[in-house]
Amino acid sequence: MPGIIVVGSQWGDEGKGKATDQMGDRVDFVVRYSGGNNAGHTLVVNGEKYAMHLLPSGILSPNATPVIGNGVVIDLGVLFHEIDVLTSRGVDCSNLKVSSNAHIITGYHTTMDKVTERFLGKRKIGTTGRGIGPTYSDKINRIGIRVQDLFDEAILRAKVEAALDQKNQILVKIYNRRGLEADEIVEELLAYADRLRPMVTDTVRLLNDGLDEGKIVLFEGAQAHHLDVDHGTYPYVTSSNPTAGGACTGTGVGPTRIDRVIGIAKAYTTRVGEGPFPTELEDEFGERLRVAGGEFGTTTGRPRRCGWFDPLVVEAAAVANGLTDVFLTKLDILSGFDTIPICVAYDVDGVRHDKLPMTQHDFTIATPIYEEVEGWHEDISGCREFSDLPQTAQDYVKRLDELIGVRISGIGVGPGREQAVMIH
Ligand code: 2SA
Ligand code: GDP
Ligand code: MG
Repeated sequence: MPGIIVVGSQWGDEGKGKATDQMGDRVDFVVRYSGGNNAGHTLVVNGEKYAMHLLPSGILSPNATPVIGNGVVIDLGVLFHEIDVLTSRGVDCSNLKVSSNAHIITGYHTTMDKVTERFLGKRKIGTTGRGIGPTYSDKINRIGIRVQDLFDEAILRAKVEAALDQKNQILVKIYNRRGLEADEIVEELLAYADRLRPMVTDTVRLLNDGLDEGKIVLFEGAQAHHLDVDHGTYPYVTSSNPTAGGACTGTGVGPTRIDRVIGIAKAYTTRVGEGPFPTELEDEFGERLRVAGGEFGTTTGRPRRCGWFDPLVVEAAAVANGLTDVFLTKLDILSGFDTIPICVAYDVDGVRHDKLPMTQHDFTIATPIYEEVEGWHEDISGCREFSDLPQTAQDYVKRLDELIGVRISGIGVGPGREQAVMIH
């Protein structure tokens, strides 16, 4: 019966991969429902580090079936590279299931992504350059290539030619670039078809049948609430719905089957790419968080922007995702600060806002109003019970709990699978 969604409640990189992996041995399916290989989920298992981009983190749990749902966009070169690397490290990837309706990222999508960003200059979004936006835009424009198209060469060719008619006009006339050849793209895609075929499954039926049989399905979010194309800081967002609703459309599992939505929140805030970020620290504290937290993009290696915890950001995510509980990660990184500021409201043009303002303009000019709490200096990475944490760390967590308005049910105290404190 239970469907559990793991969703990012800030701007991504909260530790969704680790949280998913931690639940891996208690679930039957782990399914990715949105995004593509723009995601970077880092896991540390028995001291070994793994970086997942397209594969669900559940691939490391032998009893969970990993699934790529229809809402995901797939770069096949990346998919097979990831499978090959994991296989060479002894991870069994043979049980991977892929939706026939998932869309394919082609060479022209990555080219369009990079060229568009370059063209935008100062107005760029700061994308990962993985072709995500152009692939989703083709999907919505009804000219996308789907997994199932790879198994009918005539359809594939017709679709690639139609898409390129449009792309080449833009590339040649607007960006003054060389047009792309349909033949090359078709051949490249067809070369993957045989290897892909056995993985392709009616994932909608697979997951719903599983739920009927009492199996547990974990929906692994990528990116986060504030990067959602509908709910995020538009236009500085990704082009999909990483929010909990996206788990339903991105897999074909109805909302009545979801029992729990766990919001993952970092004990401070980070963001990579452009866009507003009220509690950002452009000083030595920001640098300290970046270095201590290893805040560099898992996919692109870009330094992540860092700032203090912003409960207004997480509270907004709690509301729109129907969070049942929050898992607070990286509390260990905050050890060593004498005091820790927590943003309790914004000042927007002299007006106090206790909740996220409605408009992007107000959010962009919002300045945080902080309260300061006492920090702690102990290394907490070995704590396993809430009562093991220093009193000031316990107070910090309780204060965040109050401000977010959702119960914090677990705390991350290190990157390892076992480094967590569960609160009962
Ligand atoms: P895109 O490539 O079109 O999805 O970019 C649009 C915006 O979404 C942001 N985005 C991300 N933000 C945080 N983490 C992401 N994954 C990687 C990671 C990022 C990396 O785990 O570190 O390695 O740089 C991710 N993916 C997309 C992106 O920065 C844009 O703001
Ligand atoms: P995701 O995209 O949400 O899965 O997050 P990323 O993997 O991009 O970034 C989170 C980083 O923090 C990874 O390097 C994790 O190994 C690491 N991490 C996750 N939880 C914790 C934690 O509680 N403490 C520490 N120190 N690191 C953590
Ligand atoms: Mg990440």
